[in-house]
Amino acid sequence: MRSSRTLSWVMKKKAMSKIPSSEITPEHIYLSRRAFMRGVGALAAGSLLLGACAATEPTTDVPDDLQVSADTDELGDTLTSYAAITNYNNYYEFSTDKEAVARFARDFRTSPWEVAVGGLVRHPQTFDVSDLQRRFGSEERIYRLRCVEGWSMVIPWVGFPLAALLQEVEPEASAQYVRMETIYDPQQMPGQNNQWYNWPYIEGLRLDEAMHDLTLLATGIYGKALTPQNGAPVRLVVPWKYGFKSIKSIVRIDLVETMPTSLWMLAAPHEYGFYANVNPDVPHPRWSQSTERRIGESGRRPTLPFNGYAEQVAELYTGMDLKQFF
Ligand SMILES: Nc1nc2c(c(=O)[nH]1)N[C@H]1C(S)=C(S)[C@@H](COP(=O)(O)O)O[C@H]1N2
Ligand SMILES: [Mo]
Repeated sequence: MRSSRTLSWVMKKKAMSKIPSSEITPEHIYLSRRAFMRGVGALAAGSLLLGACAATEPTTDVPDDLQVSADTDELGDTLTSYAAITNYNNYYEFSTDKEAVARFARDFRTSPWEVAVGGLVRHPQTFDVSDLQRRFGSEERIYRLRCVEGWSMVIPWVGFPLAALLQEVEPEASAQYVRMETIYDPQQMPGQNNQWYNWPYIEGLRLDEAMHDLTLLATGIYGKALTPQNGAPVRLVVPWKYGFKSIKSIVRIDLVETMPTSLWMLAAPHEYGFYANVNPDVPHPRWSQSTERRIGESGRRPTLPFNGYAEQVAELYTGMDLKQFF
């Protein structure tokens, strides 16, 4: 179920001109062959196998070794700048101020780091994060990220399908859902002292959603290691769901029988349901979801069903009332 591998590497100079040099300098843009999903048409990403990972040194400066295969996603939407992706973040463990998260997260320790995978599996295992790339490979995926608040970005992630890791531990027949947990460390994460929320951050997926090839465990952005503010060292990315499903800084993954209760379901069940599929026809109780503000652009643009991934994922929800299961 993996995407096709890169067949050739071609330096594409003319692609550089579309991204302002003020945002990405110097521009190392590599073009790889477009990957195609198993028979369902073009996927966002050129599938890019990256070599040695960049150093994990956290920085809010624009690094000089950004690598990306293309300057747009498969819809032709321009990539969001590295500067915006790393300085406008939702990460309540550090701050509720999106522009302050990078500063609060700067010294967060992301190494050593282990991810324990267990529950209803045949082979429970604890993975050292530094081992993940060797075990499961690494590819680029350019995905749109749509926050439930009504803004969006286009982000070139580096990672591997969650399915690869799940296949390794072999879910038992009784496993129906995947439950994921962020690190709990209030000493490093001042927001975890906020009693309003039930820490640690928990998220979940139905097993078939978790096994879908679009569902990614990300360890990098723009060919570099993830920054702390983006969920280093490893975070989930589920591009057809609102951003809050894409849980950061994961330390536990459990296969379970019943639907996990997420931090957001506990905080406001009528506003943030378990499914959280991007749906322009289901308004949030306090605002419309029919349009969004793309960071770096002016004005608003229409929000697409399943964030533009309906062709790949709508079949997961056949027979479900998507207004009821929000
Ligand atoms: N642990 C944790 N994960 C989280 C969040 C959070 O507050 N804590 N915020 C979510 C929300 S609301 C969004 S929109 C995305 C933002 O990811 P980004 O900062 O990499 O763009 O992370 C999600 N994952
Ligand atoms: Mo979000």
